[in-house]
Parts: sequence; structure tokens; C-alpha cells
Amino acid sequence: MNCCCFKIFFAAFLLLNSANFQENFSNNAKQLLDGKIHKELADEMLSDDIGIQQGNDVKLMKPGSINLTLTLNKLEFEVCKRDCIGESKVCYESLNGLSDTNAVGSCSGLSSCEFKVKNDEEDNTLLFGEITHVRKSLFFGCLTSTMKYPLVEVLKNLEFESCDPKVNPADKMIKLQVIHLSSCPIIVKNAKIHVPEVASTKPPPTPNPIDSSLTASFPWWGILIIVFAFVLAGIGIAYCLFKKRQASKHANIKPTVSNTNVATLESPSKRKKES
Ligand SMILES: *[C@@H]1O[C@H](CO)[C@@H](O)[C@H](O)[C@H]1NC(C)=O
Ligand SMILES: CC(=O)N[C@H]1CO[C@H](CO)[C@@H](O)[C@@H]1O
Repeated sequence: MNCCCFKIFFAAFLLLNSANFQENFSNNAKQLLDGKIHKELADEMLSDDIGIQQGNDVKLMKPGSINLTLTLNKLEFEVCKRDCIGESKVCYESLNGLSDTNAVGSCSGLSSCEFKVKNDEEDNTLLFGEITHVRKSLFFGCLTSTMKYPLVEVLKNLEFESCDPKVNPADKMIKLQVIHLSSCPIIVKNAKIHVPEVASTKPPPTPNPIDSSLTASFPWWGILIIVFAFVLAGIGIAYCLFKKRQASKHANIKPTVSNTNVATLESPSKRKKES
């Protein structure tokens, strides 16, 4: 009888298992976890993005082109002296200043001007462009510079040549090319990663990928299988209980039943044993 109970439960278990519910559940759990970790911890390391959003700003992550929306209509780069131990270069599309070869720098051919910053270990400065050395002892934390033609004042009386950024007046978008990022992070202040217009006219994105995958992984036949498995398990339990009660009836009642009753029910062989 015990063996039979096991068989029934095992069949129910197999049914559930064959439907991949466990696998899908763990997949969903993994997705959930991945999403969380991605957001909270490993954004910078795992991301394939050229830039990532950090509050109101965008941190440039790796070489490539990226479109940004400049919320305040100005292109402002931030460099922090503690983080900048290498050298970085960014080209930004420009309007005025393209004739200034110093401002254009190595961005020639891209209709862009260059923002270049380098840690100069020897004289303990940050070098902006080719000639503008800013002594690190002159400032705390970070420096911001707003690109404009013909000069940017990065600190009082310290200027470098730059251009007016070409910001699309309709959507405040600017195109950047990150040329080089080597241990000198650059943050674009008051910027958002530009979302192309076409994306918003497409069918609206699924509100929550985790929710939709959860519902998608439970088709109607899946529910049917669960119900069937439960019914099977229920029948199994009922059957086992019934068998058990019958067994205990036989075991308990036999000795106390009156002889006359037993005589009519019992087989001849058993009667022989009792007598
Ligand atoms: C930036 O926007 C232009 C359209 O103005 C588009 O052609 C280009 O692919 C975009 N670049 C990126 C990296 O999104
Ligand atoms: C039973 C069930 O919903 N199985 C699904 C598990 O997930 C895969 C894809 O990840 C689906 O193809 C199965 O239909």
C-alpha cells in the first residue's frame, strides 16, 4: 500500500516536472536577480553601453558614438582629479570653431571639436587640450568646463580653446564620439542618453519583462497539468486513506467481533486457525 502511495505521488511530481515549471521558475528568479545586480552593483563593469546614466549626468564608459540630450542646452564635461590618472578624448559635433585647429585637435574630419584631458604626473597638473595645465593643488574634487567658442575658462585665468557644440534645437541632442578613455573618467553634466524618436512610436514596450515572462511561462495547458496533478494527488491520498482504514478495520475489529458474525465472513482456513 505504501508503495502504491509513492507511485501516485511520483507520477504527480513527474507531471509537474515535465512541464518545466521548476526550470522556468529558476529562470525567472535569475532574471530578477540579474536585473537587480546589474542596476545596483555592476553597471559599469558589465555594461556594453558607451555611456551610462548617473542621476542627472551621463558617465562615458568606453570608446564609440553616443547621442545625448542636453537638458540645460549646454555641453559640460566634468573631470575629477582623484579619478583621472590617465588620458581621455571626446569629439563633439560643433558649430563655431571648426577653423581653429587647436580646438578641433584630432577630431578633424568629424565636424567636431575635441575635449581632451590628461593627468600630468610630473608637474602634478591636469592638462586640458595641448597647453592648459591646471595645478591640482588649485582645486578640490572635480572641474567642470562648458564647451563654447572660442575659449573655455576651466579655472580662473586658465582657458583652453573649444567650440560651440552643435545641439539640435528641436530635441537638444548632441552627437559625441568617445575616442579614448583610459583611467580618466569623463562625466557629461545634465545630460540624458538620447532615446530615438522612432522608438516611442513603435508599439509601447512591455511594462515589465519579468511580469510578462512569468505569465508567458504559464500557458493554459500548464494550468491544466497542475490541476490534473493535484487531482491525481488528491485521488492518491483518498485511496491511501481508504486502504489504510480498511487495513486497520481488519486488524482491530477481528479480535473483538462476535464469533457468529466472524463465522459468516471468514474463510474456512482462518476459522481453522482460530479454533
Ligand atoms: C545618433 O543620432 C543619429 C541621427 O541624428 C543616428 O543616425 C545615429 O545612429 C545615432 N547614434 C547613436 C549611437 O545612437
Ligand atoms: C511549462 C512552461 O511554461 N515552459 C516554458 C519554460 O520556458 C521556456 C522558455 O524559457 C518556454 O519555451 C516553455 O514553454
